Amino acid sequence: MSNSLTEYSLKHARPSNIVYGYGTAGFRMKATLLDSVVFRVGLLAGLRSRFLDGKTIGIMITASHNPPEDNGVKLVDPMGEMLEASWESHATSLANAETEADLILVYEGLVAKFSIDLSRPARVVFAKDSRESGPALVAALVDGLKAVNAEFHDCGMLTTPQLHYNVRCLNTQGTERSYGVPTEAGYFNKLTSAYKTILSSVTQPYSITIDAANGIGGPKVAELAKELSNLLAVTVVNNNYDKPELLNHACGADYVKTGQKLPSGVTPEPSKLYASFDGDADRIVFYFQDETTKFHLLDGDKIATLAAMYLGDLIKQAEVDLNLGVVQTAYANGSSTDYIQKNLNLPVLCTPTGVKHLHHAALQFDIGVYFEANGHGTVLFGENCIDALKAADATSPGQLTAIATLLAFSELINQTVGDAISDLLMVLAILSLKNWTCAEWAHIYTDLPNRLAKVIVNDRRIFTTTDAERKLVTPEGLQGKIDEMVMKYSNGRSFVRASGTEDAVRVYAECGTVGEVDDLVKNVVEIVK
Ligand code: 16G
Ligand code: ZN
Repeated sequence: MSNSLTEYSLKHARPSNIVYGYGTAGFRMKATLLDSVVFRVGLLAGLRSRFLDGKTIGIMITASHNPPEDNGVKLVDPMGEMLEASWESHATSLANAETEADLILVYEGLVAKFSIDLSRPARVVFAKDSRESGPALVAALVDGLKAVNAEFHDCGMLTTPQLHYNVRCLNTQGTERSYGVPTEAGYFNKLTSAYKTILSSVTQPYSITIDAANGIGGPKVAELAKELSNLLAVTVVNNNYDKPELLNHACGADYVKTGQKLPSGVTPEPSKLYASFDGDADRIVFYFQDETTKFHLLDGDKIATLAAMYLGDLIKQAEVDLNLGVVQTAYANGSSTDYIQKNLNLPVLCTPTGVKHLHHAALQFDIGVYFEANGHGTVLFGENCIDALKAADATSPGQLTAIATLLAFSELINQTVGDAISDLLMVLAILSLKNWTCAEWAHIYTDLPNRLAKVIVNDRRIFTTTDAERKLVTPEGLQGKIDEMVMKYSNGRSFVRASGTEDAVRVYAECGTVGEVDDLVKNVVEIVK
């Protein structure tokens, strides 16, 4: 084993002078630096699968909304969730082992630590997004998997959520909680069947234009929409996924959310709904321009609020005792949190940034809606919730429909991770059922004006936080200064945190008025510098 591991590893030498870290989104950086990392992720996936009795582990090669020259890799655990946090440091240790001998030491250390029986089978599936560097990184990954004798299956080009879906399907096949057929056709079929069930009484197709960020979500959503032509009229723009140099360029969910502006390639018709995916289609934001050409963004907070409102109503009509809650991060607009708590009377939890934190917190509700403001999120239906809905005895047609609709939403909404395609269908289903225009959705509440700034500092690691990143612990004294500043503004709020993906510190601020928020963010940036 060690011999062949060494031989394979020599083909994927680790560059010197780089320290790798498995962060909130796995490893992510310039693609040219990732060959050895991806190879070693293959080793870890083999260990993880053997440790979990041969369950299938997923690996996704993507750098999401980052520029074309970047890439990344992350692991997916058996139920389609992110890699368990305690294993992230093992990924980091393997990636950083200097020599082949060091690598074997770390690898064998893990074998011993977890008493892993290397004669057992290991199973891995993987996919990549549309980046140019994808195929070469896949080749490195395959070498890693061969080096540790893992069985593997290459799913080709998929969106990140499709890969998560496949992993869960493979690990639940043949059980009573089977998640679906582990193929692309199975994925499309699950979503389209649920959509048709939910909209069985709707006859008008909903029309929407999607900016696919020139990524892999474009061809996938176009393919799915063919199945739904009676209910959905989709136009895809920025759909040059075969020109990887255009990926995320002046378009996509991150561009629209960060700049609060239209992507290139979109000439908006007044009051018509648009959406943008990110490069691997696990994020979505919506928007429209009104008759006065004012731009309205419908971000993750608006999606969460819409979903919570609608599902809350369905629970009441279903007359099943289920609790519903919403999970957000500090970036959630204060107006959304207020609305969910005060108008919808629902609990809101706040967690640190990063999907794994929100996902974990959402599991404590029967139905947990979680979204980051940037458009990454989903709605989780707990096993108890599904069982209760299936067991409920409906005594009226209204109740029967509500129960069936809730169950169909649990099929429509990706239960493993935020999914732009599935979230798109969820939103359009709700808007269709409520017969709402995009303006009606936008006016549920009005966002407080907000700003996000980036500050380059000498060492971002000195910025540590507590209270779900809403308060700085260190550098000492800084939080007090920020609090004093915030008090000067109406409805002011501001927080500072170190980025998990970039060498920078982020400053968020919101206030009652645009003039105030521009002032506040500038002042907090000065405090941080
Ligand atoms: C990662 C996270 C994303 C989060 C972002 C924050 C996942 C899969 N992705 O991309 O959810 O919003 O980091 O970035 O968890 P930041 O730490 O640089 O602000
Ligand atoms: Zn993404």
